[in-house]
Amino acid sequence: MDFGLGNGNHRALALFLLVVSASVQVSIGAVYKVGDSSGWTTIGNVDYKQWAATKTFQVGDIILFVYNPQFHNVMQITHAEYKACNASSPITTHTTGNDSITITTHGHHFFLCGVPGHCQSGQKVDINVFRTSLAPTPSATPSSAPSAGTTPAPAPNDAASLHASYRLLGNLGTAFAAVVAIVCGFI
Ligand SMILES: [Cu+2]
Repeated sequence: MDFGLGNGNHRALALFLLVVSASVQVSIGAVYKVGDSSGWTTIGNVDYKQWAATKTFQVGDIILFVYNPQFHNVMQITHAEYKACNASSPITTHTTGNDSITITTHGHHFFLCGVPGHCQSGQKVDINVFRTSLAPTPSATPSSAPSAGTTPAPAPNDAASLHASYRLLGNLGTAFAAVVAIVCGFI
């Protein structure tokens, strides 16, 4: 079948769609490695609060805890337990050393290391998933009310809306991939 374009154009189009589709795919369900290259540790006094503050978590994102399971673990706990570093009755416990936790709800998700002393020395993290809509929201004022007991929202909605838009585009990612397959098939 001939689209009325030269082969060169076909290839350029295919390449373009491939790149677009690939970049869109990446932004669906982002994976966040806690502590980035440091991982989940007590070494180096990683500031997990600061780490989390630089991220815009969304429902569907994956939180990845990477650590040596001989020395650490991951427990999801309540806000009160988070504040008190109380690891006596965790909601869930993860011990593989490579734990990926998919965020399925909005709001706060509190985690700590249950090894004695580790939470006290800072091995705890609060993953706060903001309630964002797919519709672009004006970013004039940080007016979205934080839920009770939370610190104020760090940044207004610019990043969040951008992220949301990507997500919307993400739904088109599969269509792009299909088009790429079709176009490539005809070259
Ligand atoms: Cu630990």
